[in-house]
Amino acid sequence: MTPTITAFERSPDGGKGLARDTRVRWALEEVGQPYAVRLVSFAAMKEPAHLAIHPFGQIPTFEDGELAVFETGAIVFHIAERYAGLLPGDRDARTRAITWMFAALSTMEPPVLELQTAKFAEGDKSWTVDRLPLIKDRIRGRLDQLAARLGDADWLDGAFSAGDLLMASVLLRLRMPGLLDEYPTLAAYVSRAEARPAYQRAFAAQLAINAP
Ligand code: GTB
Repeated sequence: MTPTITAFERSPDGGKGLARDTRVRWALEEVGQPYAVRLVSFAAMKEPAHLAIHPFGQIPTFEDGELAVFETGAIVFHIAERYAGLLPGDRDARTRAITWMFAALSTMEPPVLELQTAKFAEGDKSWTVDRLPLIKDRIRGRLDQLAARLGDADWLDGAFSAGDLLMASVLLRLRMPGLLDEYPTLAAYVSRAEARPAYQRAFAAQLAINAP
C-alpha cells in the first residue's frame, strides 16, 4: 500500500523546504518508498477530519492502511524501522543513530525554534532586541558542541542515518539567520546532506507545490 502524507497546501516559506513535510518526504525517498500527498489548508488542519489524525492540527501526518502517525520524529522513526536504508543493522549502531534522532529534535531544535518564535511571532515586542542575542548564543553553544563531535567526519556516526536526516533538517533552518555559516564543518555537513539524491527529490517535490 502507498502511504499518504500531508503537507501545506501553500507553505509560508514559498518552497524553501523548511516545513516539516520535507523531512518525511526525504525519509521516504531515502528508503525508495513511493508516497502520495494530501495537501491541506490552515483551516482544514483544524477541522475534525484532520484533528482525528493529528490532535494538534498540524502537518505532517503519515497514513498507511489503518495506521496514522503524527509528529515528524515518530514518522521518520517509523519509516526507518519499516524500510531498510536509514538505520544500521548492528544493534548498538542502531541505538546510536536513534540517539542522534532524539538529539536533533530535543536538544538542537528547541533553541532554533525559540529563535523563529522571537523573530516572527514576537518580533514587535520590546524585549526582542535584548532577547535575540541570548538565543543566538545558546544556539552557538550547541553548534560548538556538535561541531566538536562531528570533527572531520562526513556523518555523525558512521554511515548516513535517520539521525543525520533530522539533524541536517534542523540545521538547515540556521542558514538564513547566518548562524550556520559561522561553522564551516557544519555548513559542509548540511551541504553534503542536501546533495543526496533523495533530498534533492524531496526538495523538488515540495517546491513543485509551493513555487510562486
Ligand atoms: N512537533 C511537530 C512535528 O515535529 O511534526 C511540529 C509540527 C509543526 O510545527 N507543523 C507546522 C504546522 O503544521 C508546519 S512545519 N503549522 C501550522 C499550525 O500549527 O497551525 C513548521 C514550519 C512552518 C513554516 C515554516 N516556514 O515557513 O519557514 C517552517 C516550518
